[in-house]
Formats: sequence, structure tokens, C-alpha cells
Amino acid sequence: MHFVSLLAAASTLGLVLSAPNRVAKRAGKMQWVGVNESGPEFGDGIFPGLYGKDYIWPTLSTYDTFIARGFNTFRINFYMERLIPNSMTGSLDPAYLSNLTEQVNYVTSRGAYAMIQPHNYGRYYKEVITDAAAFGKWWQTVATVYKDNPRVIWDTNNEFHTMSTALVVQLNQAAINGIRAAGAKQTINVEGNAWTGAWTWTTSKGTDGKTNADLMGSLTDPENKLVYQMHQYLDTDGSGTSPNCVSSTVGAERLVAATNWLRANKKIGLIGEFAGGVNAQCQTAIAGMLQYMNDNSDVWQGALWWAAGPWWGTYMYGLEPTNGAAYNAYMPILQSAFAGSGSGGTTTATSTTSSRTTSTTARTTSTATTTRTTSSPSPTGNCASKWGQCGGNGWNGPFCCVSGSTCQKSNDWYSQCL
Ligand SMILES: *[C@@H]1O[C@H](CO)[C@@H](O)[C@H](O)[C@H]1NC(C)=O
Ligand SMILES: *[C@H]1O[C@H](CO)[C@@H](O)[C@H](O)[C@H]1NC(C)=O
Repeated sequence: MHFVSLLAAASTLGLVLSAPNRVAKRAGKMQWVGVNESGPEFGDGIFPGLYGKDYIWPTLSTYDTFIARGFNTFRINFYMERLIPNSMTGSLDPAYLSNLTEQVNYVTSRGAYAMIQPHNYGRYYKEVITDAAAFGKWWQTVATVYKDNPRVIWDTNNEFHTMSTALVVQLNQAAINGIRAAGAKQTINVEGNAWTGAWTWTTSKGTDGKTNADLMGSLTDPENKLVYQMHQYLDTDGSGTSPNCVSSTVGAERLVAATNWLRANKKIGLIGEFAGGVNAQCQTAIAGMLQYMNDNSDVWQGALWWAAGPWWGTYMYGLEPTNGAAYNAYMPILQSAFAGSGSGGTTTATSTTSSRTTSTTARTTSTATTTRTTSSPSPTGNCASKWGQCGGNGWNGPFCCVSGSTCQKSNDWYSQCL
């Protein structure tokens, strides 16, 4: 249906960057649109790992670049083991938490959503998590920290796979219960088995012979704010490891079965990871997928590109501003599809409404370089600059703020100049 308009949009891509106002805004209808932020989840299996060597935090200023272009949701990838080491029922690592909180507060203070996403594939120290109660406790501990921030979104875990679907359901339910037990009322993204693939939602079986469609609909939430997060890549096997897309229409096609399931079960969905290579066929396929989601916004409420982050180097899907391999080719398409979506993108955080968020995770054949490029707000004189950290457990930096901002406590681990 929209193929013609897509081609028209594609043909104007060259103009979009230089003259954005000449391109009619299409009405984006989704709540949560944005990108995955990578870095903290690098160094898989190296726990706790070393900051600057094994992992890195996203560069704070890149959030502003995206927000200015209509993105309102950031899926922040990290590891459960680094945030709560030793055991899932243990306590938070104050230093890692402080850095995560800095990211979360930076994003939400700008009116965007921060999706808290343990990139763990249903594993803790590489073992499939079978203790649902301990997993629920992990979530209760984490949710307690951010329960009062209305722009936080929870994502139970990245891409459960190669396990029992019934167990995946149990773990998701334990996470929901733990988050609610903490008193947190924000939106929760749940993820399915089989890498939470949208195109295989109704067909891929877990080790118990059950598909996500068979069992995931039974999850319950007293707040009624569940979002079913699925992932979708457009290469032959859907793994997101090739720059090629199957066809120019594969994006929309791969969402049809999941769309029908969501609608039949009265659920809301979000594509937490998607991407295509830098070529015309993929660009058309991605634009088509986003158009399809906007057209079916009764069930699709979010889309997050995979991925930005400071260490992607020349990675084919890298969206890091402004020299990521996919940045120039895909920002106009994403901006066009996201325009008018959600309520983010403002520069002040005033809303007290709770929100749903989207999350995407992706697999990466990570060839991370060890270039370190952080550009968090730097202290001015002896005081922290606006948006900077100005206190919290374990904080060694300035405790005062430059004039025009005041130090406000977010929680025991983080105070920020606002
Ligand atoms: C937190 O970030 C700072 C840089 O902002 C870095 O020096 C420190 O090592 C990081 N700590 C952790 C645990 O990530
Ligand atoms: C996304 O990142 C994770 C870990 O960083 C990796 O395992 C996965 O393969 C990546 N996805 C893609 C499509 O590159």
C-alpha cells in the first residue's frame, strides 16, 4: 500500500539532511522511538571488567544529538553481574550503579525515556537462570533505585534463548512481581524466548516445545503496563549479522504474524532491536517496516534501532553521531518515521506521567576498538556543570554546581545539577 510513498521518501533522502523542512512530516504514532546504547555490555564474560578497557559508558552528549532529531527512548545495555555481583540476591555495586544512574538521569532529565536493560540472555554468570525468586529479588533491588523516576522503563532481560519457554514466562513474571514489590509503577518490557524474534514469535519452539505465542500471553501485571518487546533483523536468518536484506519489503512482512498475535491477545508490542545494512534495498525495507508499524500503531508502540555507542568503530549498523557507518544513511529514515511520536524530545523534565518504553538489544560481532571517547559534562572551576553529577555514595567529584543550576539528590548514589 505504501510502497509508492516509500519510494518517494527514499528518493528525497538526499534532500532531507540539507533541507529537513522541505520534507513533509509523516505522523509518527508510536510512544517510544529511539536507539540502543552500547558500551557497558561490552566485555561479555569478563566480570566485573575494567572501565575503559573491557567496557565503556555511552557518551552523554550523543543523547542530545538524538533527542534533537526526535528520538525519545534509549535502551541502555549493561550486565546484571556488574550491577549486582556475587549473587542475584546480593547488593548493588556502588561505582557501576553510579555510572548507570548518571546515564539514566541524563536521559530522563531531558524528557526522554531510559530503558534499563540487562543484556543477559536469561543467564547469570553464563548459567541459565532457574531461580525465579532470586531473579525477582535482583529486579526488586534495582527497581527500588529508580522507582520514582517516571521516565524509566524496565526491560526484564535481553533475548532469552535456548531454554524452556515456560521458564522464560516464569522469569518474566518474577521480574514483574519484583519491580512492583519495589513500588515501581513504570512500564515494563517483557522479552520472549528464541531471541524474542518477531518473525518467529508464533513458530520457534523452546526446549519444552512451546512457542512464545503459546505461553507469553499469560503474563500479568497489577499496573497493566506490559509491553511485549520483540527484535527483528532483515537478513536471511534474521540474526543481524549481514548487511544484506532479503527484499525491499521484508521488514513489513516479517512483522505480520506478531502483529496478528498482539492484536488477537490485546497486547502492546515494541521492536527493541532492528537494523539493516547501508544499501538501497535495506533502506527501503526498514522504511517499510516503520511505516507498517505506524500503520498498526494500535499494537506497535515503539521502535529502537540497533545501535549507537562509542566503541562500534566501523560496525555496519553503528548509529553513533556523527560518523557511525549507518548514521548518514539511516538518520533521515528514522527521523521521518519517528517524527511526531511520543512526548519526548523536550529539554525539560516536567512530566509525572508514567510511560511505556521500548527496548532493543542486538547481537554484535563486536570488534570494539579501545578508543576512549567520553564527553560527559566536565566540571567548571570547582563546581559541576549543569546536568553533571554533584554527589552520591562513592562520588569523589565536585559537590557544588555552576550558577544557574542546583544540586538535587536523585537517590543515595546520585545527585545531579539541575
Ligand atoms: C565510571 O565512570 C568513570 C568515568 O566517568 C570511570 O572513571 C569509572 O571507572 C567508571 N566506573 C565504573 C565502575 O564503571
Ligand atoms: C548486539 O550486541 C550483543 C552484545 O553486545 C551481541 O551478542 C549481538 O550479537 C549484537 N547484535 C547484533 C545484531 O550485532
